[in-house]
Amino acid sequence: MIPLKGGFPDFQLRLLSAARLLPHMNSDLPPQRLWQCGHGRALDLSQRGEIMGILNVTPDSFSDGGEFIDVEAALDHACKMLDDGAAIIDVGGESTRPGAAEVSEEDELTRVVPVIEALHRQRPDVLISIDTAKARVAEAACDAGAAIINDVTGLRGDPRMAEVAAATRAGVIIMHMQGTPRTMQQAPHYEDVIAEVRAFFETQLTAALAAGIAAEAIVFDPGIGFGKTLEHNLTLIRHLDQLEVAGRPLLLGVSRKSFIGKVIGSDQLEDRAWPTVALTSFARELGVPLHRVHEVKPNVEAMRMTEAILNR
Ligand code: YH5
Repeated sequence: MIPLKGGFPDFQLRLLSAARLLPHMNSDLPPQRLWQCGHGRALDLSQRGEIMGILNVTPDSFSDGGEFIDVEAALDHACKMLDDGAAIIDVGGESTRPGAAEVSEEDELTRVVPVIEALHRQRPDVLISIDTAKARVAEAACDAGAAIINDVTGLRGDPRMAEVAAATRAGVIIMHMQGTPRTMQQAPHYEDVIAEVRAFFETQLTAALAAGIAAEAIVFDPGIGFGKTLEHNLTLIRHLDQLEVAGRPLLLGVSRKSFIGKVIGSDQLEDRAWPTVALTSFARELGVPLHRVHEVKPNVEAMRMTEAILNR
């Protein structure tokens, strides 16, 4: 056993670098709990997990009445989520809901950059992530203050994304998706959903390292609802403890997703908040430290409560 309690981050990082060279990646090393993000920032997940608050800056969320974004209103919502205990604000200008229309690079930039600039100016300590599949948007977002790239294509969409992630030294969320946002829910199929999601993480880790991204910058996400049936989503959540690859932390996004509506028998979004808390609590118990949610306060409190039990 390697004595890692109390935290020797440099030692842990060196261990992981050495483990990169091993054929069976650090299978007997303790879980890695430091997430390196851009602008020299790092998130310590060894003692507690963190909540990422969702800030959708699309005309149907924070519009000025037309197609432009009301930056002040978006900023107010971000500040409310921070007051409620969010550690990360995830800014997204493209709807990745199943079947949603694609947004042009120009439109996405016009939506997200002013909000990121304003948030970064007002709260420079806050970790901002950019939810985008476009390398140019990620690059501009990092220039404006974002420290994390949240790419729902898991670095497979834009050929320049890995290069941008390496150059900015941003934290990178590699999410699994079967198909594309437009087609993914048509007929999702897996022989073994756990094995296939794990294999995807391993393949993308290798690609990321080859592009010059540090292993310590990576977080994996099984992509709940992205090319998955209700059964696939439930199987992944049931076995979250089997999804760890290279000791990297997991992030989970279940908030308000339609599989919840299927389980509880309601298509009302407001009925999905408490089942979301049940899911984040369950996932925290299985070791997942990062959760992307709409309702920050109840999820922060549920996580602290679960951790009080786990850290006995
Ligand atoms: C995610 O899981 N999800 S966008 C449909 C809904 C509700 C919510 C009403 N970006 C994830 O949140 N990034 C999105 O039905 C994400 N992980 C990461 N890393 C989809 C979304 C949603 C879709």
